[in-house]
Amino acid sequence: MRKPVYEIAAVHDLSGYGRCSLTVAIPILSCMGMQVCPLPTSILSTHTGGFKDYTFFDFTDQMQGIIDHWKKLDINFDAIYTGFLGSSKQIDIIADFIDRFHHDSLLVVVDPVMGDEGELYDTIGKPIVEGMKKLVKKADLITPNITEAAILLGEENYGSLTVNEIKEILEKLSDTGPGMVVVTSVICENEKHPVVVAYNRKSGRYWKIRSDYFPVYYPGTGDIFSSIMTGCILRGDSLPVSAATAVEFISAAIKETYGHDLPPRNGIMFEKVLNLLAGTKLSGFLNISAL
Ligand code: PXL
Repeated sequence: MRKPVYEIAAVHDLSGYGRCSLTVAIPILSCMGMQVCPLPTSILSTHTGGFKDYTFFDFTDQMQGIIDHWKKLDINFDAIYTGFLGSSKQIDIIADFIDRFHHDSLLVVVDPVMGDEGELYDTIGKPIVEGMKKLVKKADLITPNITEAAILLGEENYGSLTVNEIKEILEKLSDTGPGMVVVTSVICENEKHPVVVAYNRKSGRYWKIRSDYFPVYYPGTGDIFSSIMTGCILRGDSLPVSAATAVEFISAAIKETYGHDLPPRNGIMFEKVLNLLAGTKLSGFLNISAL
């Protein structure tokens, strides 16, 4: 029987300030009616994009114990959703976690968080990059931005791309394992602003999703995107509907944020529009059992 609430193991960092990773995945997926079970990879005072002197606590040594306890409890996750990792050692731990909790309908989403705008994030070195190339093989869905797509394929940063070049990149990424690939921040010839592109290997179809453009960079937006993708795919939405939902939501959240004079490193004020993700399915009912 289908569960009343899907259970998602979310393998990301916990950054205290600056909206990203677990502090966006938990509210977003909860709002979509799903239970998020965090497996922290690291604990930071802030994210690493634009804050100086942040603290970083590598959580690797705790992860196996948490997974073993979950296994002992016989928890049956509906999805395992991974993002920012704290060390390359975590790759083997997570790969083994996916194998041990595998079942036919398990959805594995890997957001290969490594960098953006042509640069690696502060804490990401070659061992994590090489490990991430292994981890994506185990995924059903990956959600890199275009910088991460180039890193995964061992290519230089991409500039403006033709539709055929984009299709080739999506297919190459899918050839590494995942049947569904969604790439964000793609510069496509003949498009005024960056687009999101998606590929579903099973149907052989490709999709392009345009979005509103704002000339500012907000860290954590990719984590919001991937969290919504995870929730939508898990509940049975199509790949293009999932990507379009994520794009629309982010656009609404940026509109809320853009007019305020706040540092972009604080991220987008998605809290103001979370209601867009919540289904209102309340209706009155009566308990007539005892009548
Ligand atoms: O949003 C990606 C991300 C996640 N986690 C941490 C980060 C970043 C990007 O800067 O620093 C800790």
